[in-house]
Amino acid sequence: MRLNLSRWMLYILVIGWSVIALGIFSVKSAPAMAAPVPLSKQTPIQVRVELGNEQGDLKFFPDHLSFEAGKRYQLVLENHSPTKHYFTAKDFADGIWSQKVDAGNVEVKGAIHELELRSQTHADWVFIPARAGEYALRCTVPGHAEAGMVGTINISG
Ligand SMILES: [Cu+2]
Repeated sequence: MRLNLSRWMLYILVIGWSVIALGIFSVKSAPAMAAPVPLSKQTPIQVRVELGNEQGDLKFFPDHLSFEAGKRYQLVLENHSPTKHYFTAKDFADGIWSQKVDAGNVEVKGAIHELELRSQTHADWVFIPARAGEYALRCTVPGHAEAGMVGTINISG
């Protein structure tokens, strides 16, 4: 009985040391990795769009935008025209992760679906596209889309 007990103690010791040794070995063999910069803090890719122009043309410049899913963008919207315009792309807005909109001294966080830009204003929309697809863009001021103020936005996967 006494012999059996000491044998068990020996087993436990051997198993215990093996576990500890394995632990040290696996820690040492793990490759050293630099902490990756989170996507939400990566330097955004800047894309500029003008809503109308000084001459009052009812168009987006450019009227086709392309984004890649999983990258961080700063969409700079500018209105140098004499009237207000909308940047309306609701399905596109559903397919992205909106981080914030910077407009003047105000920063709006969270989901955004539509932006209204008064004459001579600008706004920065920071987001990460998620869902690939082809989305419609339009200005919802009455008559503007009909006059050609429409566009397309592509998200590639
Ligand atoms: Cu418009």
